[in-house]
Amino acid sequence: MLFKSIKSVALIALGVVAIAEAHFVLQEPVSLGFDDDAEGTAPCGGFNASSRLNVTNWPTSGGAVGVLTTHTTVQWEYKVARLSNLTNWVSVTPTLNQTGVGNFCETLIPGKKAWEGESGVLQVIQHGVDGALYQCAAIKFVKPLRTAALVPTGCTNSTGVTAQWI
Ligand SMILES: [Cu+2]
Repeated sequence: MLFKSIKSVALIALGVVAIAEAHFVLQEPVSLGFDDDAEGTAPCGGFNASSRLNVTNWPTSGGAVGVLTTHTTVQWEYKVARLSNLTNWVSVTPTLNQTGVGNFCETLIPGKKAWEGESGVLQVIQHGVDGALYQCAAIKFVKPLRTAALVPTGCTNSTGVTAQWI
């Protein structure tokens, strides 16, 4: 029992070290990639915005965006672009004020109704102490869901994480 708790404390400490250098990491949907040093590079944190290795279907009614964040006070922007025009990034939500570190999940980030059926890219921008940081995911805009959206198991909120739309 004692051994077990020491082990979990060690694992938690390791996890904190790992995320302490990570600004933020997009966990849901599958990101185009994460590079700590290039995360400040628009539009996709140093990764090719037109990469289509892992495409997530994105209901225009909204999908779940989960991140691991290490900055205590930030603002989030959620934008989308068509694959055919990756210079035109359109906001799909107001700006979000968020505090607290760890896992942060927004369950209903909308797609663009007018782009249903098209290939696109989701862009998540964090504004904080390190300036603007970028992560993207390859998506396809699909029809709205008729039922409640499923929240992926990787999309959770850590204790103490709060957020408010501006
Ligand atoms: Cu940072």
